[in-house]
Amino acid sequence: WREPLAPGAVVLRRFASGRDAALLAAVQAVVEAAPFRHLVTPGGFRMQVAMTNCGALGWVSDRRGYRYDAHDPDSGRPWPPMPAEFEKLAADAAAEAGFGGFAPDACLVNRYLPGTRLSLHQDRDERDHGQPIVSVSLGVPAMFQFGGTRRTDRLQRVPLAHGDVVVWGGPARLSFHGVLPLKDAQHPLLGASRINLTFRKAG
Ligand code: MD3
Ligand code: FE
Repeated sequence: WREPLAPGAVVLRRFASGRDAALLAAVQAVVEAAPFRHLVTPGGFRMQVAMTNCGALGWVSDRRGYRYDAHDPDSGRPWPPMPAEFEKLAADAAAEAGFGGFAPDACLVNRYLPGTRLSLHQDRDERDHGQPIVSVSLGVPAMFQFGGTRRTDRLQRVPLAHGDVVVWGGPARLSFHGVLPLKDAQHPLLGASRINLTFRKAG
């Protein structure tokens, strides 16, 4: 169930499976306080993935740029707090991958519907790139792709299913990555959708 992907990157297959119901209940509470929305890129494009956040900081994008902000721009309120079960799962997974003491202050919640894709990008808006990122996949499986630290590096494809957790640290932390268009499939807990949680130490 431990699958190394590249130096610094490991998939923990089904690591979150036994905690799925609790995680999804917590997602529901987050979404009630801070609904999913489609952010706009600095270039003016509406993102296909619908997003929200919880934790002290949330990732946002608008015409001015990408950044982390303590407030939800739609409501003006602080982002909902990070649920305890989120924090625990992220810390447990990071420790399993060799990153003890991971304490995320931001969780980006992404929602994919059939056809939704996420184009190739790097995650570089966090202050300390020495801290890993932990991602948790729930619902319909997706084909994830990642390469090296240059956009033109060759890409590997990895299927990510319900309960899979990936930890990205060390030399993999700044690799380019994206998600291919979601297939039209059904998951017993999430219907036609996929939810991905990414935990970061942003500040
Ligand atoms: C590799 N999310 O939120 S998760 C993102 O499935 C993001 O929603 C995708 O890319 C998703 O930024 C992919 C896997 C992932 C997350 C963060 C990474 C891979 C990563 C950061 C650095 C390198
Ligand atoms: Fe990313």
